[in-house]
Amino acid sequence: MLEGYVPYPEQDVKYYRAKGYWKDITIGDTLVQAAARLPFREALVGTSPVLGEVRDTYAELLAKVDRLALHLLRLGVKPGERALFQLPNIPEFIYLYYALQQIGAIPVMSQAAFRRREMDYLCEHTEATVYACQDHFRNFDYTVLASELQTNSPSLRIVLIAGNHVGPGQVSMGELLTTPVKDEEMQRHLLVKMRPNPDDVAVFQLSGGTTGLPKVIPRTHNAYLCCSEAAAKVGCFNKDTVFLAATPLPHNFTITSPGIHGAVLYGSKIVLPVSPAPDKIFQLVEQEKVTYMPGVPAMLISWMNYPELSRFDTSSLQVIISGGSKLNEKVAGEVESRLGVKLQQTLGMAEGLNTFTRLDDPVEVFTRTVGRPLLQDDEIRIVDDHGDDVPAGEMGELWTRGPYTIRGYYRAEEHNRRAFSPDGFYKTGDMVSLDPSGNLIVEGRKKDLINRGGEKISAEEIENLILSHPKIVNTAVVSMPDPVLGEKLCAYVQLKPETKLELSELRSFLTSKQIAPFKLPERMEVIDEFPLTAVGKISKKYLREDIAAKLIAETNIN
Ligand code: J2J
Repeated sequence: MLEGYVPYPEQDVKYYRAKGYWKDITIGDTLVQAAARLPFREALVGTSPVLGEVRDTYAELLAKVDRLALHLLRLGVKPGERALFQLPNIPEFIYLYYALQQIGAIPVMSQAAFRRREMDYLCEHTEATVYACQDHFRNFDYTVLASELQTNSPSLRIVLIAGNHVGPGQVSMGELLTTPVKDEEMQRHLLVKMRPNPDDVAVFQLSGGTTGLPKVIPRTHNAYLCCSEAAAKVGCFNKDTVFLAATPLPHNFTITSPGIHGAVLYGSKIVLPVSPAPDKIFQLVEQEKVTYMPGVPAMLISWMNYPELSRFDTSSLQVIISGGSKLNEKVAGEVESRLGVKLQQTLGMAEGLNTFTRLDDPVEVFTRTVGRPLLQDDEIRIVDDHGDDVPAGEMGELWTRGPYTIRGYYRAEEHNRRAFSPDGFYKTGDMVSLDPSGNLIVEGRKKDLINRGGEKISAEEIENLILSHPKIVNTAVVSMPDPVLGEKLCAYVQLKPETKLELSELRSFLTSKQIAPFKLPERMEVIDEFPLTAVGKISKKYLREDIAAKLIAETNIN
């Protein structure tokens, strides 16, 4: 067992197996099984920076995955080792994800938007031996970041580059994928021996993190597939499903709700878009006859308002599933008429629990609520500040425990004592209420983070960085409402006497700290004195109300 992993209690393990939630198959097994059942079925369509347009059948996909897995072994990657990902939605992501599964190594689902600060931390915390990125993406040169990580991280031995700009000491993924391993066919059989234990950690997901940098979430094969399988059932996946991965691949939403895992379980076709821009999405929907796709509310809004939608034949599209942040009820009500699809909503979290609306729910359920847990044995509690259940229908914090929700973050003993109850419930930090229909409504949030279009930003992380600015005495970072992204980040700052500061200066300062660009404040408010709560803490509630009121006033003036 991986040191730093918090296992499920013995009796729960027995119960989850007996109930059939845990099937003792690995994520790698699901691909092997799909390739055996449906070798000629189209599996993966996408654009690779080196291979160009990719269209793999399940047999071809598995062959590439196996080849890559054998190369990784040749390069010295061992079971249980960690591989940091900074790959966008390109076929190489899928190849590497499943190749690591074949040999029992653990992908770490970091985002392409992360920069040096986040990656240094993740490298150190997970002791990653492998780092994989695309050479360039969205005007950022990852090969430079890769070299810096290589120099600074003692654990890092192998850098894999998807793209043509491969530096010294780095390995081209394109070359690995196109160069057969010696005696490849025979060697592939050896991979069977490398099959991990289904109770092993398969993937490290990352939490949005309410306290500083992201927490690492260990998902085992059994628990992770349990979620994917249940989600695929509730999403009514079948052999004809065509899944378009419109959200970023490393997100838990895209992997498991029902996501890539769900598609592979059913032998469905996976389509990878180069971007979530409406023209790219609808072109692929038409061309590949997409039936099911995820989107965060900000994406749904951009798709619904795309003026050229009628240029495309989107009649194949049956379901769009919305998750990641709150979907406005009015927007939800228009999805069906504007896009001609069924709306499904999910409240999910990389720590585990997924609620889903069901496809046969009445309109008021799938527009107003995020549905109910996937499984009967997803236990949920809605509690007050003392951890006592609130009366029926009232708002409280959502706590959860179940067959696919973790029992602790990786190597985070102290934080775990706060984030989990002694009896193993994960305290989600989400404020919810239970609708009389038995479905959950997300009312707000207790945790101190900003949810920017589904990307989570820890207020504390940004505040600590802002506090290191020489002109700043104190700061509080809060969310401000935004019609598309839901929330954006606003920094309130108190300056040293007789100093001045512009937002652009603050942003450059934070950029120099090498953080992901989506975490930069989009507004700064200078304040003389911070409003305090009764217990003397900065009142973020007051600040949120203040900025919301200012925004309304400004809109009225303009
Ligand atoms: C309001 N808040 C939501 C929703 C998530 C499926 C879908 C999303 C995620 C995800 C995921 C929300 N309405 N519909 O992992 O499997 C906020 C909550 C939650 C946090 C988790 C999945 N859906 N949220 O977003 O780990 O605050 O997972 O606790 O990134 O996002 O964020 P994350």
